[in-house]
Amino acid sequence: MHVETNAIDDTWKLITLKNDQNISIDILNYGARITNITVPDKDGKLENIVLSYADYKKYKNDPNYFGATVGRVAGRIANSKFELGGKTYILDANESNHHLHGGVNGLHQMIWKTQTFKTDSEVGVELQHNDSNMSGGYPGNIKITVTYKLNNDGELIIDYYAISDEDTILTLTNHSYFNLNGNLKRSINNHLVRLNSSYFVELDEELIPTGNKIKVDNTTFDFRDEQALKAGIETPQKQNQYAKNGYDHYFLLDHQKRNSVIVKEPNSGRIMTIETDQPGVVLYTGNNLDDTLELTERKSEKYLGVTFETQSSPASLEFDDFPNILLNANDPYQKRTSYKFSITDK
Ligand code: FUC
Repeated sequence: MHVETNAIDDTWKLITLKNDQNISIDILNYGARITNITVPDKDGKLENIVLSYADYKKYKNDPNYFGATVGRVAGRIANSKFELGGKTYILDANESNHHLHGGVNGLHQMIWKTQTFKTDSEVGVELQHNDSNMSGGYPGNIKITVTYKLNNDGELIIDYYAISDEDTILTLTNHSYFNLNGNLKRSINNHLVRLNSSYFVELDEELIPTGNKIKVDNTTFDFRDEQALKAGIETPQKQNQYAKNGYDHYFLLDHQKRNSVIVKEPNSGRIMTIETDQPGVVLYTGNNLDDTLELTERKSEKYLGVTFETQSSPASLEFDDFPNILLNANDPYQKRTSYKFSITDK
């Protein structure tokens, strides 16, 4: 196993984690982002399975949040305001009236401090950022640490830790777009996904949760037995059409810990198994990707990547029975999501 750091310029650097099976993961200190995950296919061919910009400078103004650590609150906060402890807080409105993914000064735009490490069983990097009181409109000075670890079981583990000096709201996620075909050969439409979720959250036309939890039974949202992502891409169902023909929805997880999401790509034989202690996951099928972006392997296009944003629900600010995002002063926030990369049996 191996970890190395390479400077991109005076302030940006790239950390590469590599295990004994030649799985390698690149992490950028700008936005604590994943910019490359190279894993073998069923024939041992090593290829990249995440979307990344060909030119690093493009991360500076990235409406797609490629690979980013997203926060302080991932997802949408309706009308860019919330109440806490009897006060109303106003956040940046960066998507019409609404607040999306931490706003204009979100964590995806920060330069994080880095510290690499290597033990007998893993290599990793700890990224640290102190976000000051009222940054983006959020209360509390908050210390945030995101740790990426890679082991010889083909597992990437992301640990999130935070502590605030005031009561605040927080839900962090990683916004990697996966494409298990390898080197972006094809769209994600034929990826098979199994997701342990009986309910998803209904959206309005502005992608704001209505407060209704809908049973997945007999809908394109039923992934309890695996189904291809194209189920929700090629359907006239209103909920998928609101999301620009695809998925951009929060699923409440039935089982919180084991194998929460399994993704398979039949041609390459690649499998990704996600486990999380978060209560839910946003499934987003890259519906907003257009064909103008220069990515590392090719030009972008709609449905070229899929995100699984494990997180709590910002809709809890308005609706009581949603997984909440409150973080009390001096209470540690600790969350883990892991991604295991494997291949189908031959
Ligand atoms: C996802 C979606 C959004 C948005 C963004 C880049 O999380 O919820 O609709 O386009 O990422």
